[in-house]
Amino acid sequence: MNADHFETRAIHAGQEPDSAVGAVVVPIYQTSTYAQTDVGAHKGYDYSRTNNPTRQALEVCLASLEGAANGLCFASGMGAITTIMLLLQAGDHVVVCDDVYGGTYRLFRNVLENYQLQFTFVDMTDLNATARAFRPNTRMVWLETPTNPLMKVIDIAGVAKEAKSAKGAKPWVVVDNTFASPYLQQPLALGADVVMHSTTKYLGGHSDVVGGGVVTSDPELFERLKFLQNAAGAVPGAFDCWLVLRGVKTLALRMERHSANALAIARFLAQHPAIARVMYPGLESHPQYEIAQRQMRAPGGMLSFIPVGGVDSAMQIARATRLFTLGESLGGVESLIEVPAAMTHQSVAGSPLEVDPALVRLSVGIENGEDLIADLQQALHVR
Ligand code: P1T
Repeated sequence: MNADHFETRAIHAGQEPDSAVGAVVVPIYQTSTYAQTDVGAHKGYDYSRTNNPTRQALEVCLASLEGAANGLCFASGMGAITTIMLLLQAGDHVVVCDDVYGGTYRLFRNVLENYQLQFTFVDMTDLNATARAFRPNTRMVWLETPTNPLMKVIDIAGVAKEAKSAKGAKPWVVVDNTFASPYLQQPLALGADVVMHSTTKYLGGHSDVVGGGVVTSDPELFERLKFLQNAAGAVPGAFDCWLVLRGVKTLALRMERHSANALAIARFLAQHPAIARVMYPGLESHPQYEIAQRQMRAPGGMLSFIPVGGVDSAMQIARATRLFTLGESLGGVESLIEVPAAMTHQSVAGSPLEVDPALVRLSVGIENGEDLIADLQQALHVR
């Protein structure tokens, strides 16, 4: 199946017609357990925490889309992250990019540091600074790109090269590919060891499911992660997997439209007198524009901006949009607006990762682009 193009794999990988009745769409195997023909004799499924046919279809599809050998699905993006972190042992050190989803920061700082894991946050757009952060006990490099919510673009191949040339044990490079989706960016091909997703976002694509995914082509890492998936048990239900599978079929079409709409909005905001700064990898003014052009198929549907009027204007704009719904999350067909410092990134308040309270984040949907710009235009004029 991997020989086919992305759009074809999104619809067919792991999704052959059902052998029992010929169902074209993967059925929802809503079962916790499976009849055994003899003690310990079964058809590869004994208990749905360990394996489930609907989940497996999604795992195969996700792996295919990321160009990976294997995939695993989880009950949420955070469930996926937690399971990846269980690869580590007390005393291990992790180098993390200095702009991540607030929940990721909260897990690392407020939970996993209690288990003697060490975290260093570094600006990974600076490869020298990244290399300097490595210690003899560094076992993992964790990065998002584009980052949430500052839209920094990190050179995945550059970071992977630094990790591979680290002295001693080579740290695993893990990329949270949620903002880009596998359609726009393929971290394994750039040297990453593990890719994770909040499938809640672009993969699901319709704001109707919470889920997570992990892929890798390293057989040893896969075996350990598969063991941990079952041992820790943060698995998704069959219906949730089915929803993500349905979403994935249109991922390529959606990402093209998300990107086209976001680019038009970024250009509109960049020339608007009420806007001080726009952060979008598709603008030539973006500090890592060249890397984004090289590393991503298109710049994606996420963008952030800071209004001239500061935090008061940010709040006014977030309250005034009509098509952009005020809410957390991202990656759905409908446009969302939020103020990260007060919403998704509250947990970084008071830390070096603190987000400007005037920053506004948009998840640009696939509505008509002109309608979205008109909505922002009217919101920017509300006083
Ligand atoms: O929400 P969940 O499915 O558990 O995924 C967590 C997560 C992981 N990684 C990134 C880059 C994310 O953006 C998220 C979730 N983010 C939001 C809910 C948000 O609004 O930013």
